[in-house]
Amino acid sequence: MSFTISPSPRVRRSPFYEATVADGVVSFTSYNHMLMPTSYGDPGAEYDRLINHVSMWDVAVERQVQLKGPDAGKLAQVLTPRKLDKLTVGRGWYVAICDHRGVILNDPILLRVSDDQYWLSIADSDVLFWARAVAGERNLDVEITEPDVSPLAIQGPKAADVVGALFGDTATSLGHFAFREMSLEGIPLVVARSGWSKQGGYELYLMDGSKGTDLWNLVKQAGEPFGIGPGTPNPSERVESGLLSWGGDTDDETNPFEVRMERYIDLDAPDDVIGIDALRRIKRDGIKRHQLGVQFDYTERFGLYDRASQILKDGSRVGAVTAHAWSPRLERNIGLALVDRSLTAGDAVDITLPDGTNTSGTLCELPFI
Ligand code: THG
Repeated sequence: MSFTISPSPRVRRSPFYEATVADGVVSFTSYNHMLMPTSYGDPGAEYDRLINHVSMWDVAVERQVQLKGPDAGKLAQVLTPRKLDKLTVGRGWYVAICDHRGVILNDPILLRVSDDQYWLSIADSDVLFWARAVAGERNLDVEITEPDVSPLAIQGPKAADVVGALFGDTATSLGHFAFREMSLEGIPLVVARSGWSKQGGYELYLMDGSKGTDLWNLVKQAGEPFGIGPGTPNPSERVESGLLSWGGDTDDETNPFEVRMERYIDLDAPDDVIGIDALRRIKRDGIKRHQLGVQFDYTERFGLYDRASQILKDGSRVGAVTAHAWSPRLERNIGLALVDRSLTAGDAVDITLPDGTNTSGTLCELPFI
């Protein structure tokens, strides 16, 4: 099977697109109406760079929804059931955006850029429309836009060496999820300590989309002594680390308590926060499902699947495997499971893979590593 993607302004390209093509990208996914690289053709090498060296990722698809104006803070608070009064300028927090049922609509990083300016660095759903609708309905004085901002992630144990070589101590001394505005040869950036891996790293938020190739090449050059190479958000590492992928691990009914996001929810957040009533009720009544890991007995290495596996116990369906991965460090197939609350770590389950193959596995606590 070989096909191409028809060009269209609806399928947007990243400012790093040309650079990733030059560096040998072989596959993309679609995310926030934009193309995101998913492979450079050597999964083993890409994983090894992330775990042992350093890797650079085009994650421009992590679009920013900017809230700016006198009511920006008010809107940010209404949008998330995490109390924001201690979120200071220059810090980012992982938050949930929920609907009125308490269902997760997105799990962004919320950055406070200035007193009256916030960025929601979003996962793959249309937060721009949601935020505009909420602001309109609540008569808030705030401008909501998608600015020209595109993150490039530098991840791995040697990420600090690369960022140190580029920016010095001011960048490497940033605390977790802290950020600051900087520039590199005239390219305007926000440098943040963050990224969708547990290997440590930084994200350079490019603030001029015409400079994508320049930034990519500067990072590549600075990273050369440390073995940098292109990579992507890594399906194996993220499952090992138990990082959530909205829309993959969540469905149209998933609430934060089911997927280990309870620590980012404040039930004493203001009463006008969207979903807070539902979340209080869910907390009181208890959840029906929860997220666990699963270790597969199936030994043929998993690739990528576009559907969930079904989990069965005594012949009845009790949940689904929402993400499958071969773990090079554990040397086995693992997954993220959303299962009935009656199941717990240590339980043996039967599993039907997306292709119909029957196998089995054992549930376990997350993260794997
Ligand atoms: N970077 C930026 N924007 C993003 C992502 C990112 N937007 C979409 C998506 N990723 C948001 N989702 C996550 C999920 C988890 C984490 C970060 C972004 C994460 N979690 C840690 C954990 O779960 O252990 C720590 C969270 C904490 O303790 O605050 O890092 O990657 N710009």
